[in-house]
Amino acid sequence: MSAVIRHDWSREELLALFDLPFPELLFRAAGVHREHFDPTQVQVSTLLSVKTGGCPEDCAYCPQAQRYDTGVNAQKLMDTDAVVERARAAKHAGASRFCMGAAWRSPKDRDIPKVAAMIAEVKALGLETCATLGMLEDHQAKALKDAGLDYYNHNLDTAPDYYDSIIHTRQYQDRLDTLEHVRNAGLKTCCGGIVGMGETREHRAGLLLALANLPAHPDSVPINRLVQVAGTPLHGSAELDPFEFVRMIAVARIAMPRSMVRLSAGRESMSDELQALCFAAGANSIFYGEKLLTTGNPDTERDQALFARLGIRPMEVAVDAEDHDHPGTVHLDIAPQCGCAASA
Ligand code: SAM
Ligand code: DTB
Ligand code: SF4
Repeated sequence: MSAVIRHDWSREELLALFDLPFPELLFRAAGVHREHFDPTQVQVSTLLSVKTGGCPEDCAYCPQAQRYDTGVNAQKLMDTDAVVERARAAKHAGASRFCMGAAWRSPKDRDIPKVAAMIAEVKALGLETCATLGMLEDHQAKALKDAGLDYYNHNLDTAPDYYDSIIHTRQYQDRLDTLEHVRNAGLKTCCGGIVGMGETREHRAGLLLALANLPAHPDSVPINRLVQVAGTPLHGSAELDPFEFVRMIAVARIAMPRSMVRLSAGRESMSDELQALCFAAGANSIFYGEKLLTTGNPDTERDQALFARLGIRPMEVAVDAEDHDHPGTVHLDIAPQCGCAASA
């Protein structure tokens, strides 16, 4: 199958892919994957919540929404030094990208210089930088780009026709507008969604359709499996069939051949076998480190063992390092990559 980059998918075409016999879908997705990537390499990102909880939004999946009683303690924006320390540890542990998340509806203009300082210092360590701070205006996106930001994460989360079942405090169009501001600023986009929120296969195809028909395919496409947190409205949702999750990864790979498809939240409760199927279906990025934002992720030892068992290597990423003790082209073997003697 030739992997033409298309922006004119129809929902019927994507549904027809979902409906393929499982071995046929996997074979097609694996073929597309090989046309653009080395299937033995997986990109490794680490997440840090730099501003936790207390969010005014009502996203039905989210433990950080103030209105739900989830036990998350709200914390104000972290100091830059503390963030940099965590970024250094992530680099030692083998990550090539460091993603800073804030539980904001949107940042205030007065927050931007503080986040910009974090970005500049993390970048200077020789890491790729990513931020997810909520809705952004044009000038805010440009300021973050000027500070050295590489990627901005802003998810569509679900299909346009399921969105109203999940979020009421902002519209789908608001998300599309933020993505436009992010692209205009010359930032790379990280944009995906969540499955396992009670949506149908048609909705899952609708999410992938919205992503694949954006003016530019997102550079990274995180596919999150809902992490069910007590106190959120979606706690107690029916579990998604694991094979349906693999299908989601496979159709994302076929529809967006050059994007990094991230096997994102939800890995902690996935078996090694399910994760292996996701990699075979074209997933080529993960979050690495024992925590996502507020919920758990697999232990680093488990991920190291999984990569070793599968013969998968972390992807090497060239970054513009200004820190000469920590070279920019990272040698990733899920071991300290910085070449210095400090331990993880
Ligand atoms: N507040 C900002 C926003 O909403 O864009 C940035 C942080 S927000 C936590 C980033 C993304 O995390 C959400 O868009 C959602 O896709 C994902 N997320 C949040 N809670 C989740 C959960 N319980 N399970 C899976 N993904 C989740
Ligand atoms: C994304 O799509 N998934 C990440 C990242 N972007 C910011 C967040 C997952 C959050 C899972 C719930 C939590 O840990 O709070
Ligand atoms: Fe707030 Fe983001 Fe959570 Fe929605 S997903 S409640 S905007 S932190």
